[in-house]
Amino acid sequence: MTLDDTIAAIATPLGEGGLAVVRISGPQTLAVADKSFLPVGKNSLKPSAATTHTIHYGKIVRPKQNLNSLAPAGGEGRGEGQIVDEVLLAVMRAPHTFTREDTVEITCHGGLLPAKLVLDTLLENGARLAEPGEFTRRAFLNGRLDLAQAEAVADLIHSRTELALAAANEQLAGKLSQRINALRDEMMQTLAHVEAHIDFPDEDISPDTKEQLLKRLEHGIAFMDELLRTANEGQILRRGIRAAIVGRPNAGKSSLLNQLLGHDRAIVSPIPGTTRDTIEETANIRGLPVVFIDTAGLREAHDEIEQEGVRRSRESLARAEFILHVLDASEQFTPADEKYFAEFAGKKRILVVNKIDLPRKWDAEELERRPPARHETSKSSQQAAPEAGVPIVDVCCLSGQGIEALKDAIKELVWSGEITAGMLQVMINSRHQDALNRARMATLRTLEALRAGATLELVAMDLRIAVNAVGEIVGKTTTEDLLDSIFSQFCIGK
Ligand SMILES: Nc1nc2c(ncn2[C@@H]2O[C@H](COP(=O)(O)OP(=O)(O)O)[C@@H](O)[C@H]2O)c(=O)[nH]1
Ligand SMILES: [Mg+2]
Repeated sequence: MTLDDTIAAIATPLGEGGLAVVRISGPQTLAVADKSFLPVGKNSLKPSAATTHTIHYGKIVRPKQNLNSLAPAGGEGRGEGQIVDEVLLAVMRAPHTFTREDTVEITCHGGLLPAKLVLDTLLENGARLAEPGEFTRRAFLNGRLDLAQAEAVADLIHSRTELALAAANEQLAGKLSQRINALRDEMMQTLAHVEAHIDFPDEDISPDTKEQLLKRLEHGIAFMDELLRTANEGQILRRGIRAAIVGRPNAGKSSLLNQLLGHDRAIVSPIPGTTRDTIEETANIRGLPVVFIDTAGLREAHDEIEQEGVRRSRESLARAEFILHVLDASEQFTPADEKYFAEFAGKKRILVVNKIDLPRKWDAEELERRPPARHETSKSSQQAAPEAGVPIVDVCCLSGQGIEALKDAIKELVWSGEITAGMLQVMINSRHQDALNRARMATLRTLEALRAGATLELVAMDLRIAVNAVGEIVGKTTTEDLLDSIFSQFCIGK
């Protein structure tokens, strides 16, 4: 990884579209663009002659020597080579660019081939194909973004609801970084204080000063705890939360999935066992991305295809964070229902009572009165009624009645309390969580050592570990491995 070379990549998704964008960044950007671009019209300039943040119309022309197989015999046009595409070229000079390097963005015709040929031309003229996330990595290395902000770029691209997008935008704006930097500064001050006393061993830390240092460390831990509490919600916004829809055949699982998605995705039919494969789709539930999984039955397997369906259902089920258990109000409970009750007692779940448009065979009280079920894996039967505290929502999947209430219940189940604008400002991810946990442990050790009157070297050592861990979040302390693992999750061209 070096910043000396010039990188290029297609920045738009591969596939057919109206337009595609190819970008170049690095010290040779303007030279590479000069070789590849033929300005057309009196307002267009060669990239190296253009002022920053201007757009130029022209053609991408591929060098002649690469055209041996393509050029018609004797017909060399104006002698420049093959015209690849008609484009708009934007020149953005360092340092006011995303990467803080000279950058050129070429907007060409959409479709795989025009963008690929434009890219090939740039590569033939001295650029190197960018690695995934390399533009953003350069933005980080050149100080345009810190690491938490760089991660927010990926979050932004991947966000599936407006709420997730809002959180990513706050992080990109540096809201999390500001707090992390403030925390780190405070810890550095404490560290400097401790180290000063190591250098002058004759001077003991006065009781007053020690008290102050302890207070600061405690304050730091309280602050880390506050951030750590956002990890769960942060995870939900970034990765979504998985919910498996279970219930006996014909209860209305596929109908429920379609209602929650707002469009027909799964095949609904009165023939039990219609859904043979697991279907996964993301829906926006009160701003939260929820991945719903319509399980093909969990037990009934008459042939090989159904066996495979059951295996996949089991697999998705194991990864689900909560369960929607669908019951048919128009039919008595069957042994199959009982098995589901037993299997999911103790799991985070909602009981969805479907088909309330039909005459009811049982009411909600019956659910609450049910005898304690035995969880399949638990040794003794549980004392409390299994359905106590489990939300029960009545719905009709034909008309959509009750679906909004179900969405509220889902939001309640996975996200405690209101979603406030303030919360969105700091939504840590799992990497931040890991770093904060390490910082917290080290700070606790520092606190104990200081309280117990341990040698100041020992105190300083743990505090330094804590400072470094906090620094990892914004990238003040990093390793190549850490950067590789973060930026490899980006797409090429970002
Ligand atoms: N009357 C009534 N029928 C429903 C309702 N929900 C689903 N059904 C019907 O029940 C049958 C089974 O539905 P489906 O969603 O395929 O169930 P699955 O096997 O659990 O996926 C279909 O004929 C649906 O039209 C409902 O709320 N009311
Ligand atoms: Mg189905």
